[in-house]
Amino acid sequence: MTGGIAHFGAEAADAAALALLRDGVVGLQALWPARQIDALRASLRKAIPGVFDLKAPLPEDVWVVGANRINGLVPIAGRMSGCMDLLQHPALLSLLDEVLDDDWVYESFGVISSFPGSDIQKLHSDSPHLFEDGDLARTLPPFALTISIPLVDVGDENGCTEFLPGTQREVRAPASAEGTVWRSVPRGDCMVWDYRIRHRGQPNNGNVPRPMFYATACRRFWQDSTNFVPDARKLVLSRDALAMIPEDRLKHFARAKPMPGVRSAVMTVNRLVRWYAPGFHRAMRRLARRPETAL
Ligand SMILES: O=C(O)CCC(=O)C(=O)O
Repeated sequence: MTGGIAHFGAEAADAAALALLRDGVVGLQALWPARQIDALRASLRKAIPGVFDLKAPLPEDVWVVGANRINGLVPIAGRMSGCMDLLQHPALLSLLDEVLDDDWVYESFGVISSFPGSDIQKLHSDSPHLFEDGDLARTLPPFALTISIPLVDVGDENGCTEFLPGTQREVRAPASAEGTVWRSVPRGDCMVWDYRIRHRGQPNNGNVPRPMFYATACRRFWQDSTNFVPDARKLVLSRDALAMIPEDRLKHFARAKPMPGVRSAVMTVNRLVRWYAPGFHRAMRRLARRPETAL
């Protein structure tokens, strides 16, 4: 059913938080002007063409999340630095403070692109419950949220994300997808959902790709080991992007990894030599330590 998801303007983050806790999903309306989203889409097309064309270079760390649907990392750097405006919208931050209790962190930032011909996804949650106990599942608050920010207007033709409200409190998978709800999401809106809620992406029956940024925000004790291998690069920020964050909000970006640079390249080579050629590594260290001989 379209229209079955509560949605709120930027001034109503508190009401949005209550709806999210109740239903497991909520929409936030008109947070960014459509032209800002268009500019980010144009930048993304240049930075990672594979988000728009499966034959072009794909995002880094890409994985397939259904037929013709991919998910990949988007480093927030250079022409993509504007993504910081998305992650720092005051209404979004208030909602996250309210639902995850101030001390939360961003865990990942990337893009999901659904290409024409993509199938409907299987009903799934983004992570299993923390405990298999049904009573606990009914009472525990969310530990992680997905934020999705479409880069094109999303509707019935190119495929909405549909949800089974309330299933964030159920350990058992529902017997069927009957009763799912969804909503058209224009550019500038975002959707926020509890990691535990059952949901699925609809098929893209249009003729252009449907990219959407996603971010994960979570409580500090948790990390996403369902969708990422240990040590994966999930959230990458350049120094310039980090400099855009006010001091009191830096804590939310504590897990960001830096863009690879000369320093990290040297450290990687150093580590490889130490592991695979320890004798050579020791000799090089001795050489580096040897006092200079007078000429
Ligand atoms: O493409 C969508 O609408 C949702 C994607 C999704 O839920 C996923 O890949 O886990």
